[in-house]
Amino acid sequence: MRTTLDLKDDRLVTPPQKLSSTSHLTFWHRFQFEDGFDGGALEVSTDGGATWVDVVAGGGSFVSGGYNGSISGSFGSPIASRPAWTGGSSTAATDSMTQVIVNLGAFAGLDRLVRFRLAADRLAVGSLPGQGWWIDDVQFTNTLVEGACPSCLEDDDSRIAYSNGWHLINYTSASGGHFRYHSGNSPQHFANLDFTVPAGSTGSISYAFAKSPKGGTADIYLDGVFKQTVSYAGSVGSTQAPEFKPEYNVQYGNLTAGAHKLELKNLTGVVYVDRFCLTNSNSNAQPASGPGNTTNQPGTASTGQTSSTNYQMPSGSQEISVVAEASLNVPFKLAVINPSGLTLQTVDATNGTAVLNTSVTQNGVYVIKVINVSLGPLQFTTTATPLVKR
Ligand SMILES: [Ca+2]
Ligand SMILES: [Ca+2]
Repeated sequence: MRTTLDLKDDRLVTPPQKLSSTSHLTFWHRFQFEDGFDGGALEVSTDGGATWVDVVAGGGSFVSGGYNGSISGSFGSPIASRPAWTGGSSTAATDSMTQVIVNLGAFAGLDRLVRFRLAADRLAVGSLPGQGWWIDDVQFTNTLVEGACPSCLEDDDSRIAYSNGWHLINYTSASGGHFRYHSGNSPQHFANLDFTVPAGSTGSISYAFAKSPKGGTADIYLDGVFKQTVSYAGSVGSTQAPEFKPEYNVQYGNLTAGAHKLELKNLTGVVYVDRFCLTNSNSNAQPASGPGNTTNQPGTASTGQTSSTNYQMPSGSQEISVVAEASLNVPFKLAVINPSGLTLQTVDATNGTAVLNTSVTQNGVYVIKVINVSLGPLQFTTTATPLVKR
């Protein structure tokens, strides 16, 4: 790019890049600019070119070959008062180039643009033109492999391993039109995904979820190592109509070739799974059991009354999870009776929700009872999902 004696603001923009948290930009350059008045800077856009930020101001850092000066604020340069490459040797046109290495990890994400911005200030008495800016061999490293699109596993994918207690809800805001949720504090319950990064690749996995007012927490483990606690607590929606947002998503990258496992453990309150997405990785997992069909129905019980519904236990059921959630935070009880008339469990509601998980040893018709022990009518939704052999 050539400099001029007059005002100039030239940009050389890279193609969109899929940057990872360890991506670097390297290039070679030489330059001669009017020292302190004209210069070059590196800028990044994370919104498709609508807005740009200086690479350092935006969180990037030079590993080597960083800016060597700054531009005067006095002569109207488009990059006035900013750090930049400026000055340089009068023999720049024939000098050897120097390498610049920039850590772009702060800009990790898809469709990142980087531009070389050459700015010359306006003509003034004594201005010198400089010679220009030579840039060569521009490379981005550790990008998410070009052309690799994530393959997503919806919450009902049979490759995801679920414990008992995961219910499927159809909901238009969810990816694929549905999500799963788990209710209640269950240190033994989980959702896992086993996946593999092929030789020669660096993989990543993301997990998308939802939030609602009864949202709790889950601990995320990757390859047996605790990564973070995700909170599902939100301020809007309800357990079965939660809020979905693009940022309700966690991602782990830089996964080396081989087998990996993502785990949701130590579940409390309501926990959501919308989907998992794999980049440069795949899953052939075949869990031996998983959630069967979810039944979901509203019910009412007046003061002191019991509402009973029959439930045909699907064949192959190993466990069953039943959730009764009332529209108000009032006391009630939930019980499940087996086909022999034996009460398997009775639980009290807390915070308007009663959760009952029990093993299944008998086929046939079970009875789900909601017992209203509050001082007013009770409106509730009963949700039941078995864990079945696959
Ligand atoms: Ca100038
Ligand atoms: Ca989904």
